[in-house]
Amino acid sequence: PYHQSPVSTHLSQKKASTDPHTMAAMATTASSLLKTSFSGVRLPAAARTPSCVATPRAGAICNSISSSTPPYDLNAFKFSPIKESIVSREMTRRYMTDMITYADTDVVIVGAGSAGLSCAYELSKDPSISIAIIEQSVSPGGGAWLGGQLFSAMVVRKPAHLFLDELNIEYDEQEDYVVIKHAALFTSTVMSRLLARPNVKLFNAVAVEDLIVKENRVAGVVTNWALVSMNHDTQSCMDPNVMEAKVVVSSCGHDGPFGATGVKRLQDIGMIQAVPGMKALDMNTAEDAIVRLTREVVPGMIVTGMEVAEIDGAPRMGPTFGAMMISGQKAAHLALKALGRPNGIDGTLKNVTPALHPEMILAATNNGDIVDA
Ligand code: AHZ
Repeated sequence: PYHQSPVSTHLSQKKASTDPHTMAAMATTASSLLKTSFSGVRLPAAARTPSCVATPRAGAICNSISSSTPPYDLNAFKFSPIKESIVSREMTRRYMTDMITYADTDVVIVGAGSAGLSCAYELSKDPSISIAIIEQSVSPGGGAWLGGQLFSAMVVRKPAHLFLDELNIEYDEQEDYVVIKHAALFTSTVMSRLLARPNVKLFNAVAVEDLIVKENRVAGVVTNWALVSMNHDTQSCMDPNVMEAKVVVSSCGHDGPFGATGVKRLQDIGMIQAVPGMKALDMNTAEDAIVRLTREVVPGMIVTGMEVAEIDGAPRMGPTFGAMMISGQKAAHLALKALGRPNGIDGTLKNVTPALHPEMILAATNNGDIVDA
């Protein structure tokens, strides 16, 4: 492990950007940025006008830079002052308020991979449902930042492209499947749409260590900071916290250091008999099986995504992601059904207003507030 200074981190993040506007902006302003002190006082440096390479594409980039100049003076830049303690209080108050609010919630989703995020997105369309997403990693997204073998493209078999259409994600269309140019485009888009919604809270860097079970029904989760969970062997007695939920959705992925934790715990406590583990790869069988077998495995707990393959000994599909999206959507509708809300499983959603898009129906049921702007 190594520690980057904020400056080098900032620079490497800049370097990592492939957005053409950002890259062009970097190229044209790099020399002046390097000659500017951090307090915003510009150090002596020759003023430089951005120059455009004489190609139509570069011309377009230059024009868009000049028309989107930031609304402040980059040469004499200064932030409004702030007291350090205010920053601390703003974060602490909000986080603690969220912990109090979500200590008892409608749905807890464990694992923010492609299945968990798809489930959360679908569920969050019903503004009356409160959703807490618990993700042990600092970075939510699970395996959905890349395609297979760490390649970029994400293959999604039809008809799961309809989910991408809803999210407005561009893809390259083939006969029976589509390809998103980078998996991160899917993951960042679904996440941004989801996290903007008022009925959703993501607790990342938090691990689910156990389940709350009452009268043979899963009634919530037992949580801890993920870094604490990883250190139970080195420190003694670091007790966890709890979060009650009417429904728990487990989307912990296949077995691994932090994988299949929900179903493995169900087996430990005797609520299910076996977790045979996923079988060898067969894309066609696997994707249909994952969607078909997405279900409430024990009262109060729905399993979605690759964790389903662990419990049922279904094959893995490798790098095709359509089943993760549709399994997540199915889990959301199973949760809505369990909560007595209109859903796509028992047909009650259709009965509400068949002519409307489900998002609109659900939004309309809550005093006309449309949360999905
Ligand atoms: O960190 C995990 C990951 O982000 C998180 N997670 C697991 N256990 C947890 C716990 N507490 C909190 N106890 C936990 N978080 O769950 C997330 C699982 O995401 P994933 O991408 O691994 O699973 P998925 O089912 O959403 O997507 C699977 C994608 C795969 S794997 C695969 C193959 O191997 O063949 N093919 C596909 C499409």
